[in-house]
Amino acid sequence: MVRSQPKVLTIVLAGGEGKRLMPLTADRAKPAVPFGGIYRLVDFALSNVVNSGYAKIIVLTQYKSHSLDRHVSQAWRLASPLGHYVAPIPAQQRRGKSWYTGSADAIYQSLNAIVDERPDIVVVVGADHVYRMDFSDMVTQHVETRADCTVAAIRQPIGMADQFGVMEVADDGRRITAFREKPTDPAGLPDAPHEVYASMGNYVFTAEALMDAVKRDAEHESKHDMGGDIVPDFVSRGSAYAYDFADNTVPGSSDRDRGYWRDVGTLDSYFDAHMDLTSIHPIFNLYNYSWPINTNHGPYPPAKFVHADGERAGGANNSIVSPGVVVSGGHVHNSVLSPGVFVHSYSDVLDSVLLDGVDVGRYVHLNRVIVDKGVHLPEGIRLGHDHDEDRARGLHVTESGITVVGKGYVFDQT
Ligand code: ADQ
Repeated sequence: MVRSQPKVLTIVLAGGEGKRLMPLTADRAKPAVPFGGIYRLVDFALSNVVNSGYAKIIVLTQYKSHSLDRHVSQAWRLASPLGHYVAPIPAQQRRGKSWYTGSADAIYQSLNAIVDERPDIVVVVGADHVYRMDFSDMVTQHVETRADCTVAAIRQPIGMADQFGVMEVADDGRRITAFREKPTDPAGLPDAPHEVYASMGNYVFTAEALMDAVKRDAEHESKHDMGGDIVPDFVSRGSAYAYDFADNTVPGSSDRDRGYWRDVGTLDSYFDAHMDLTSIHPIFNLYNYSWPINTNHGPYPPAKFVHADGERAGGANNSIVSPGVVVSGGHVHNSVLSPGVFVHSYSDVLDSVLLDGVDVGRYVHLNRVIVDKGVHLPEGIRLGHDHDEDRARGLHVTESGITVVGKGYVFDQT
């Protein structure tokens, strides 16, 4: 029986590889990928959970989790006399010799953390998306409908159905009657044939029901996947409900950013979401202090813009400039600069995303480029102007023409 103020434990699934974000995920998990200058993707899910009032959180990590573990431990130290915590739990091979085979197996292998906490409700969220969401509203609906499983749902174009769990609901608009993971032959919605009702990969479960479901799932051959196996199991039992994200509002949101939910799972979508942030009125408002996005970016000094006598003025416009950045006689336009980036004289940075510590030498010209952490761009390099030249250097160029320089790339200066 769930009390009126249920005891909630949150599990953040943060073990994803993010293959389509390569080379940015070559040595970090997708939830650890930097976003918006100072954040990591996992900060959005964690901020939503904490702002929703839930402060007992475990973060299940697995794939190349070093930088993720470090970030979560540094940015999310919630320890308090009230027993609040954000605890990263790396895969521990508690239940045999294998790593997590899927997201449901990650929960199964961490059952002891649920048993220890004895929650009424378990909120399970992904760590791959940029959005704001008040999970307490979803928990309230879960309790009211007496569901065992509630799935956050959002309308998406039918052409993207093969990237999502897609559900059909009963006439009440809530009880899920069918759920298929990544269908290739989806049916459109009755009132919108070009849309489907997609799972956001965020769930609320009655704790006992979740534990029973992952134990059942562990006993037979399956992909051990939340979307592919666990949710369909609840649907077949008639105890799964949809929560419409369109009904969710957070303090400080506006008509403009309500309903914003962005998967930055490909390099092109990652780039586009950054370009949105640099626009004069971005859809996703980082400046909503009523629902802050927490992070940690180290002890950097303030950003600085300088130029020496005789040089062009150094400056940035329509750009996001993080602490520790120095723009010395270079020009930055429509770009996102992470902490510690240095832009030297006579260089132009246009429509680009530079991650931590990138060093842009003199006379460098960048146009629609993503540069990973710590890369040095030597004097005179031009990137994003001639894609054949970029490919000849061994750099990745995306379908929409974004040049990507991976971590550790060293330019041949001969
Ligand atoms: P996908 O995103 O394709 O679909 P998945 O790759 O399992 O599913 O990732 C979901 C979350 O779990 C991510 O945050 C990821 O980092 C994490 N994760 C993946 N494997 C993990 C593991 N072994 N251990 C710990 N964490 C792991 C899911 C749902 C769909 C839904 C989309 C929404 O399955 O139904 O529509 O999310 O984007």
